[in-house]
Amino acid sequence: MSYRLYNRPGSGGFVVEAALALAETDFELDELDSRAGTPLPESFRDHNPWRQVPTLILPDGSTMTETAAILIHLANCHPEKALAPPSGTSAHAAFLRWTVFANVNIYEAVLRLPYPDRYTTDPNGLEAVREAAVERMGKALSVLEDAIEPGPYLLGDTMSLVDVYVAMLFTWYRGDSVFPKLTTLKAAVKKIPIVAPIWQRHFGDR
Ligand SMILES: N[C@@H](CCC(=O)N[C@@H](CS)C(=O)NCC(=O)O)C(=O)O
Repeated sequence: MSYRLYNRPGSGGFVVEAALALAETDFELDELDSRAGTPLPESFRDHNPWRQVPTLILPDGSTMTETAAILIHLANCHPEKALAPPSGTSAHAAFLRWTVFANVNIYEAVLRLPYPDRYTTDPNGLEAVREAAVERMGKALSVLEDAIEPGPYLLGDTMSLVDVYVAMLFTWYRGDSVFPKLTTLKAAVKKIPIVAPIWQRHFGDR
């Protein structure tokens, strides 16, 4: 059995799909007929009780969710593809650090834009939740911008899955702050030959 990835176009499963493609492993894609920014069908709870994508079924039939965990697992399963630095090194520690940082601070803030009602009980406070989310994302992105030192990637001169992840999250940023290093990183990710068509399918020219 191969991997099976549940996602919907334009959603966070992009980075898992890109990781599976970079790992050059077999996988099936199950693209749900559901619009980005809307809750997934109730029936999806059978696959993921938290009703979110990406949801990845591993070759042994077990289920994995949470993008950071999935990326770390895939990098561990395919060490020959160098999707992350070798385990136990400081570079791997940085990979873990920024992957989890992006997950808990940026991906979490992204969710407040389509689903502000989950973050306040005040029906008049929805716009304020969205505004705070954009501001929070900007602050987290500026931490990543400063961490790209010397760059061009988060871990220096070698690209890893965390760059693909951050490029996706950065493309969802709607604020005014300018991040030149993240812009360069995103342009580089979009050009990876294996990633380019997947990016195009999910995000077009964004
Ligand atoms: N913590 C989850 C977040 C996943 C997530 O927010 N997925 C969005 C799509 S990009 C989703 O399924 N939204 C539907 C919902 O939350 O109801 C992860 O890291 O994978």
